[in-house]
Amino acid sequence: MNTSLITNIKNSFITKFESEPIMIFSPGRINIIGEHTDYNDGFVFPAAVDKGIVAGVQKSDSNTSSAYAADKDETIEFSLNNLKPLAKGSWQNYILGVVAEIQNRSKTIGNFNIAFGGDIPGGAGMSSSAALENSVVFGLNELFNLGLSKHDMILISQKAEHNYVGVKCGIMDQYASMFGIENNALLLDCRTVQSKPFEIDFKDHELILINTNVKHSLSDSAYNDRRSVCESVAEMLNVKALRDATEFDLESIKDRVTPENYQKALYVIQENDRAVRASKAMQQGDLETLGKLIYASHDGLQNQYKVSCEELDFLVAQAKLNENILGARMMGGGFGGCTINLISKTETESFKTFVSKAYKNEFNKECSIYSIKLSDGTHLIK
Ligand code: GAF
Repeated sequence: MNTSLITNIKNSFITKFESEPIMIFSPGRINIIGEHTDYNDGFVFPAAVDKGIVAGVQKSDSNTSSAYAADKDETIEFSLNNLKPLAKGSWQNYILGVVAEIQNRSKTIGNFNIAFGGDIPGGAGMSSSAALENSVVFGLNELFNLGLSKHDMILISQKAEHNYVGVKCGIMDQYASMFGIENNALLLDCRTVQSKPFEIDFKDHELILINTNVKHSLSDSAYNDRRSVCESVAEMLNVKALRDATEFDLESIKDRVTPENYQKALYVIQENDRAVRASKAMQQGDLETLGKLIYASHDGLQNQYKVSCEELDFLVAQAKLNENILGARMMGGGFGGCTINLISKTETESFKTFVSKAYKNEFNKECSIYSIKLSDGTHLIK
């Protein structure tokens, strides 16, 4: 864990609010495979990482509550009554949303102060937003003894994102951030919201992330559009969610959907299957197959689901040129953020140099490269 971040946040809290906070770490996540399948009740394969949000939280005697975003040096003060999303809010709405959704469950909290900061850049597709939501709900649950289970907490975080941020996200990010297990990825069934841990040891291979450092602005509306396409196709098929459909079922309504929507639904059905196959390949230590599934996932995201962008496609194309990279794909919602790459450890350093130069030449901007360590989910820092 990032000890200097913890010290900074704790000190910021003490300076600003003149009391001693409880400290929480809430991780971001990676996703090995299973993209845009979570809101289709399908399978995903995420893991919490050792980067995320550190928050200090404490009760307050004042008649308002305050939140301080240390990275931006911005503060918001609010009353716990009549909460509403801020029209021009960004990070503020994650916090207000979590508080409002706690109240919607008839739980009572008193005023509080929170200070937070993080070490994953927003827009990296590593879910700093779920990490923030989880840190708030986790902290308030501790402080006010709300008796919420981890499952309750992630549903509160998810609802905050739906109702206060306006992104109709699935449950993957909040789940991975809350339930992460050190050195493990979680094969999560998003219908039952139960997961199976897989210890990750790729031996002479590893996972690295390459951040495009771009986030194209259409991402939120495109995300919600994709979700409603999936829901409408599921309805036409008379199933609860696309998870319940086969390619054969989809074929039967081909003449009733647009070719674009047909491809999107087909992508989801195929990606769901890839996630399950990837877990089997991993169990058998078959990294070649895992890598092929990862490349196929990108191909579907790029050409069928259409949530990639030229920067992500470029990075994946560079990976494909290198036979020591078994698989690479865009990760998360899309339209920017990171690619995840399964690479031979002996190749990592030279590929880093190669891809950084190539990216700079192509786009005249820098990419960032991260090694990752799989970590435990949201917890108190003792
Ligand atoms: C975003 C969402 F928040 C997740 O729920 C998931 O749908 C993901 O995009 C795509 O797999 O991170």
